[in-house]
Amino acid sequence: MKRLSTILVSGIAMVAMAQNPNPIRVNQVGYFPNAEKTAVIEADGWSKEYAIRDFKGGRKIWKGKAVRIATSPWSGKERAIIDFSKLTYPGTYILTNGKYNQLIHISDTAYSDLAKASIKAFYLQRSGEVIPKEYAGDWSRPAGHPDTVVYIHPSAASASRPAGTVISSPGGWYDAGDYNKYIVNSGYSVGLMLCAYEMNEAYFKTLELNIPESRNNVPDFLDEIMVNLKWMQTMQDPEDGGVYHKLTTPNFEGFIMPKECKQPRYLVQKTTAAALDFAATMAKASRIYSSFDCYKYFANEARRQAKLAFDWAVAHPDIYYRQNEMNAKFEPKVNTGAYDDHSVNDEFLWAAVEILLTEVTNSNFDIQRYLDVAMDKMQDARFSLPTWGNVGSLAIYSYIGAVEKYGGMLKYGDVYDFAKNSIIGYADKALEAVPTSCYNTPGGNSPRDFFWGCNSESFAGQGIALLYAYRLTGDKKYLTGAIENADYLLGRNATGYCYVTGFGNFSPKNPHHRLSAADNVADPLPGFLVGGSNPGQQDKNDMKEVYTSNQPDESYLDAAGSYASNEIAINWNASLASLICWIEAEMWR
Ligand code: 9MR
Repeated sequence: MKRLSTILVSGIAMVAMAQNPNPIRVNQVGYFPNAEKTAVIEADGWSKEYAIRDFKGGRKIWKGKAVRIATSPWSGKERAIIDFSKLTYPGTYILTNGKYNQLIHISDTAYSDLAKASIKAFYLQRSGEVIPKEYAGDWSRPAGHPDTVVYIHPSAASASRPAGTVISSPGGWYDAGDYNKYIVNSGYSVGLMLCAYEMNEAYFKTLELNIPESRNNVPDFLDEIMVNLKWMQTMQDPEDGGVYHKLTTPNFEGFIMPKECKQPRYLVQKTTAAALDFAATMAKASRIYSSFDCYKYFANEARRQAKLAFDWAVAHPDIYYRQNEMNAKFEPKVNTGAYDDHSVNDEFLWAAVEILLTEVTNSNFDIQRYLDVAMDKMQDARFSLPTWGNVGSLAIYSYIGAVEKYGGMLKYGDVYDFAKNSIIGYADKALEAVPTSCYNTPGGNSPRDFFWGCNSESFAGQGIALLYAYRLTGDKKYLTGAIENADYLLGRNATGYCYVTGFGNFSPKNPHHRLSAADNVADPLPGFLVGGSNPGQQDKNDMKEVYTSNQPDESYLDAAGSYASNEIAINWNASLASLICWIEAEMWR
């Protein structure tokens, strides 16, 4: 294998890979028998004709020529695209190009293991719990971060909770490669996954994840999400309804295991964005969990807490998180993730819509108040892919999901048509790029598609939007587009990485993930989507390894130091899980 950058850290050779040496780029996880199947071959001695052989017998099963040659608009690299969709018989095959071979899997259950692992990853991110072998195999670990003693940071001080007050705020998921817990990203991650749930309830009810709650009568997917919801509930100040932005150490921990972490943890500043993301998430969760007896109490509490947080936000509409300004005023200084969103119209919209949808059957409820907020804040009504800081489209998703579930009574004529058309319009535009795309994908055809976390926020996120378009129209081209973006994430891309740890034959081994790096297990925790190619390279001065490319689609490094291209995060796995599970649900329908 080509060693792209080798450095020595305390006598240990560290190799950071940036590219798969095999020029044959395929979805390494698998293709569905009746779906489109394409492979892309980097210009490294193309064959005139490509052959696919049976893995066991070596018998030639398919042969064909490239259907087109695509040129990268950035690097000028040429790529041959081959289409073997006609091969529909399930099995394991070998695609050959000159001296290179690549395995191909075709199966009705192509995504099954990945779908489960993408959710099980959240179990592995649980904070404050022992993670035993029974559920985690090699990745078991003792508990750390009990978070039963967390201090009110001076930025969050109030009359009833002055600075230094001790609060208990245990549980939930670690946000990402770091060990902190952030409300904005938690709310977004939970919200997005519950949107996918509302569209695919029957499918999610079948998923068995082998988690401690597996034996209750609730889908494991909802049990896992409940872990984070319960933590979120502790982040509201019961006195005034405000919600703390994050629970964090002053500085990021080193690359050590949770039980070794000793830094004090703080609840930091209440913000408008945190209150609204919290309100939206709690309202949505209340609606969904209320149908399970064991979560009835939760559902009532969540509903009450949602409205309290919303009221706080209405009374404090512009309290933004500005870490530098905060650090100029208060000690200790806080240098961890900011999730600093300074425009909250979209958060108001999302929260108002979730509360509305949850309360719509409640005759004692002042619907008009929330409708007014929703109408007022719906300023830029065009659909755009949701992200942690751009949650307006979650309002659209939730609305469509609620109509799907509760039926026509929610179909307020114009509003429904607008929501529907805005997604379909977006999806049509996305598909226009495929015929000339280098990787035969709707995503990744503009440099704007590559940034910190783009694997999730651009590729998986776009796939999810396409799935909504598919559900709204029944037109298969949208489903195909979603699968094409999944193909990209799973290996048919410029670096040839299957970007999910533990999956495919060439995947990240060194994610920026403290749990993976410090656990003395060679392989990283499985089922995590890494951030992806990011020409921003915000980490390049902080790491010893060196990027080997600054092309939009190749600016990736499988190095533990690369937090801007190789971190993992709950919001990114939320997109991965939503996309993969939903595609699988469609395939099984
Ligand atoms: O995902 C976040 C990305 O959109 C931002 O550009 C980036 C810089 O602010 O932060 C990312 O979120 C990180 C968070 O701040 C702390 N935990 C790790 C997250 C993933 O890198």
